[in-house]
Amino acid sequence: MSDEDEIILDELNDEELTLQMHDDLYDGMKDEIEEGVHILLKRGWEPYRVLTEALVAGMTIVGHDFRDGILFVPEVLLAANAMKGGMFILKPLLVASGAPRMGKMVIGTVKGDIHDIGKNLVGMMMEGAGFEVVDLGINNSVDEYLDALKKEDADILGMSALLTTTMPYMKVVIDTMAEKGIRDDFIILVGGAPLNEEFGKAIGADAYCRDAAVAVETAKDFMLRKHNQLAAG
Ligand code: B1M
Repeated sequence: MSDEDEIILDELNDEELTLQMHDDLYDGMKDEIEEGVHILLKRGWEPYRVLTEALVAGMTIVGHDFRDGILFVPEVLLAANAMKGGMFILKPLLVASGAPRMGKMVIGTVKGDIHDIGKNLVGMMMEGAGFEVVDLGINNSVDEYLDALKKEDADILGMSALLTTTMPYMKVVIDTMAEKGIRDDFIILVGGAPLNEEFGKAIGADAYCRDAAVAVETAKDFMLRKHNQLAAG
């Protein structure tokens, strides 16, 4: 492309810019994604709107083409890297809501699984809603989850899985907690693209969360019930 053809992001209207950001995410263009995020924020967009309409919607397109064999792992890694660049700018804005402390959550992606974008998003949104979040990262074994729950004196365990081959590991974690007699000491929330409500119930989780916003609402709801139970008891 010649200099004359170069797209000036700031000259695009909101709709054009959002579509351009979907393209830039698809092409793994981190600098452009970061610039686009700054422009939308400067135009008065709420951070959550930038996240969902510009970044998550763009990643959904990447996901479809990955599924259909049009994109491959290296391209998707670049897209993920660009997405993380945008999320890094949004994180302090999503977190700085000054919400009162709601409870503590340990969250991590399960063993064998390295997908972390959705899990990171959930962590950010939970922090924004006033939860303290301890992020264990990816590829977590039962012991890693259990050690962290104990060490952190957490209220909630959040597990993420993006692969049909790794999601059964969530049951291994919950069964181990049941064997050790600590299952009911924690609220267990699970999420990730291949899961559904039925799966959440079948493995004995307290709830399946479709997305980060649902995770926040569900966590708040369970914490309220926990406080009410404590007050009643
Ligand atoms: Co992967 N991958 N990937 N991948 N990847 C998927 C998941 C896949 C669906 C793509 C496809 O074929 N359409 C497919 C899984 C198929 C299946 O199992 N049914 C797949 C595959 C096959 C693979 C590999 C096996 C590919 C290979 O090597 N041949 C490999 C596996 C590696 C491993 O983990 N062992 C692999 C690798 C990768 C990359 C490394 C290239 C990269 C990950 C980079 C990273 O995360 N740092 C990657 C990506 C980016 C994807 C897609 C394209 C996008 C995932 C994503 O970030 N979505 C994905 C396609 C898709 O999901 N449609 C795909 C955006 C994110 C915001 O959404 O993660 O769903 P999501 O999170 C949401 C909700 O699910 C929920 O809230 C989030 C925010 O709203 N949520 C929770 C998630 N976790 C939660 C936890 C909670 C609550 C809610 O706890 C309380």
